[in-house]
Amino acid sequence: PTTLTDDALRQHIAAELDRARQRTSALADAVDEQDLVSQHSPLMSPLVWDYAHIANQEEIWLVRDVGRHDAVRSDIDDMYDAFQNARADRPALPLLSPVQTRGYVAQVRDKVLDVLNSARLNADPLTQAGFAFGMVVQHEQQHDETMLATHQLRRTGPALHAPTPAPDRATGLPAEIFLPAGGFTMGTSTEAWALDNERPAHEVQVDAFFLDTTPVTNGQFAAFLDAGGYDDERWWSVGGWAHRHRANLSAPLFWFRNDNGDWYRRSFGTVLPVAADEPVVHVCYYEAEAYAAWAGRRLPTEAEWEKAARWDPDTQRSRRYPWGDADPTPVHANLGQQHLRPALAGSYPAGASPLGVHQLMGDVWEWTSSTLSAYPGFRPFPYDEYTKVFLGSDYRVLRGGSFGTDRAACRGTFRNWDYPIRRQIFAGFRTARNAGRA
Ligand code: AVJ
Ligand code: FE
Repeated sequence: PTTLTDDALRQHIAAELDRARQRTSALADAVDEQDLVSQHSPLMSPLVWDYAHIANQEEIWLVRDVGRHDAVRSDIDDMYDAFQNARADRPALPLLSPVQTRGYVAQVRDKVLDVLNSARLNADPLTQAGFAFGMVVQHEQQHDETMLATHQLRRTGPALHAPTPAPDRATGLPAEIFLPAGGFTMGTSTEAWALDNERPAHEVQVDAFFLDTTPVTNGQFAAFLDAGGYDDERWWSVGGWAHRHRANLSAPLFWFRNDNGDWYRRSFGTVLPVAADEPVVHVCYYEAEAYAAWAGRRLPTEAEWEKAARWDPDTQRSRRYPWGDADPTPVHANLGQQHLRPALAGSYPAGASPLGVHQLMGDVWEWTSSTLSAYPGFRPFPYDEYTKVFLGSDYRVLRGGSFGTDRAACRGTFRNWDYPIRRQIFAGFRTARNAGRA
């Protein structure tokens, strides 16, 4: 968006705001009012909380901070402040009803479109290339993925529908790809809507390593399970083993066996056979780590993942995506909730990296071994609560986005994070190994 004219930038922002809202409305309208206000899991908010929180943040950032207009409703800020209310406590709040929420959401959006028409863009860092609007678009899309995870936790029948992915698929791929030693540019100083934690661009040295060509599949993960991997302490870290017992882990979340011993998984109110060639999803970091140890491998670091996704061996430069600088389309990756499951391993050859690593973007978020840290030169922007307050905790970084991640909230530099025990998110992984000295 940096190169757009002012008019084109406003149109782009309006389209992105609208695209996010279409998705939010669809997620909310798919269920009845009772379903919207009830809590489907203590890990999640009632859907109606996310819905109003999206509008409340939009109001704070765009109506009040950019537009300098009066508050639409300042009396509800505390209720929709994520830091003041743990998810488990949100159903007990005197939340806006679904009808009130829809009214509030629409009222805020009307004002935001006024602000968009009259605001000076590129006037200051907050409006540079429409940054605050881009941040709000990404915030809504991120909460839409959270709402999608809530949908997956519902036990009350199917509400969402989407076709099974059927993209182009490469066969006969090598199991792993060699990444040569050397520096690469990690992070960005030029991506207009990149969030604070992706900045600034900086040089990172990476030793030679091998990386799985595709995410680890259900079939591969089931081999670990069948080999007794969940009961063998050797494969687990100390924290992982303790958690495996505390939470009584024995298979990915949502998996169950039928009477014949075949694996099935609950998926958005339906039941699917566990497809051997599909990337595994709904595993926590500790399960990913244990699988990798069992396979004689390890999880990639965040820097290794980003080098694989962005480094172009021909030009030695970092690009925006594995396939180049162009925005994602449906031939590149399974993004944007076009499907409700990952695509088979080897899919989207048009989205592979120059060295042949497939499905880095979309399908499943990929656990890395890295904790969330600040890049050298990191500056919290525009508020400490997006990233800064999360630094130095036990979060692990996830990369690449899932089938439920919108393209606006996903790119080669994008960093997601969560606790290593979390598995209601659409997370899988791929493994790596050291290449040693040539
Ligand atoms: C960066 C995805 C971990 O969903 O908790 C949403 C994004 N920040 N509202 C989250 C976010 C504030 C955040 N993650
Ligand atoms: Fe939020």
